[in-house]
Amino acid sequence: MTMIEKDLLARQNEACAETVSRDYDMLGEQLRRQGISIDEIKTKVSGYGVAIPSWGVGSGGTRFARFPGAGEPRNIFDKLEDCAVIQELTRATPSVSLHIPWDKADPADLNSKADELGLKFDAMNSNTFQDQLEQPHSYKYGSLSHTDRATRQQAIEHNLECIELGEAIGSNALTIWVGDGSNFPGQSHFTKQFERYLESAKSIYGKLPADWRLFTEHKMYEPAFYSTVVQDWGTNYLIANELGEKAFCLVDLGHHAPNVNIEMIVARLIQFGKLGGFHFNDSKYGDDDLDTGSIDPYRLFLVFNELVDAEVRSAPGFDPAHMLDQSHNVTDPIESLMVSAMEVQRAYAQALLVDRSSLEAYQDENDALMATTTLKQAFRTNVEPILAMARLETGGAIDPVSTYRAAGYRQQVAEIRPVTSGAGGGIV
Ligand SMILES: [Mn+2]
Repeated sequence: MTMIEKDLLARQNEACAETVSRDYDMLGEQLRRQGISIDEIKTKVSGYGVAIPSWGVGSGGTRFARFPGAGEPRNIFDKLEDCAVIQELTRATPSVSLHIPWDKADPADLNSKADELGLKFDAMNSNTFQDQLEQPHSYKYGSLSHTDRATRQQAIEHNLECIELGEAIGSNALTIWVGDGSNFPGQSHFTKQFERYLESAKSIYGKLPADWRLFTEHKMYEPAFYSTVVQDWGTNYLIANELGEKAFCLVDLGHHAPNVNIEMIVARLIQFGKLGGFHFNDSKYGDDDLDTGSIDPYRLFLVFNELVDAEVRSAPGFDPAHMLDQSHNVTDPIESLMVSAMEVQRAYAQALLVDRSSLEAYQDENDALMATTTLKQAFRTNVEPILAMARLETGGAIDPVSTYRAAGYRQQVAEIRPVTSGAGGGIV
């Protein structure tokens, strides 16, 4: 089954197929002069996928308010349908990352819905940063690092439950992010708190199935505003090392101090075999969870430059998971996620165009100007015809947003999905 009518998609594509084909040929000619095969780039782009976070298809909100849009998904099954729309039109998002307990459901139902929609499940995300109804112990003062053993045990068991559900739906990774930290100097003993965290994380790691990976996500601050237990990539690396070979660091682009050189962090984690994956988004000030590539597309490109560099030299153990993690407040989440998935693909395509042998020669000769120009040349290339052609050939839309609008999907679901309240957020 498809969420977007096939005839409509075909009509929309027909209207601009010839233009795309001409643009593709022109770019192909331009790239051929640089010794690059456009078809090879297109094949790689077609094979690229970024996972959709289930929580991304609803409106996020801020600490002040949430302004829900029309036709907000009511449950995980509605969310999966919205994710299917994104995948059908972009062909860049074959999987969905679930968040437990928000998406808790019978695994058989999850599997049959995903099969019906042609989707797979990516990494599982646990939630010990908020309290659930009927939960005996509160996470107000932390979860995996809480001073109280029973609270820590409750958080451990929740993570094990995520693994159990994940196993039943074909996932093979667990992502842990905790909000644990402190708001006042002296509130927590840094060392003891981190020891408690490590002990808890080891209990989870010990139960990880053989073919699973554990991703831990660092974040500088928020909800804790004085200190955070897993605050940066250094602490994250320590965790991954302490736990073992199935533990890796997850880099959320928004979880760093402003102006931090994220691409260099990525390079370091690759070098030491501990890059687990990404949560892509963009930010201006903090963990803004803005749309990927909307603020600093060059930084996104520079991150992908490191990824492609690792890919072409077959860096040992290099197999990062790619996920989006955004909060949508003023746009239709489906449109934002489609555009963001395409931005990630764009950065990948641009990074594939980098003339790596020239770059290496310029680096060896200390020719800073030509080295940086080499990167800029790839970044400045308009790869849109490659992305459009990749979508067209894999059954997607040349222009996903206009096709989505023409399909009237949001209006249709708004009729069957009741208006939701403004309560609750969806930012992680
Ligand atoms: Mn994240």
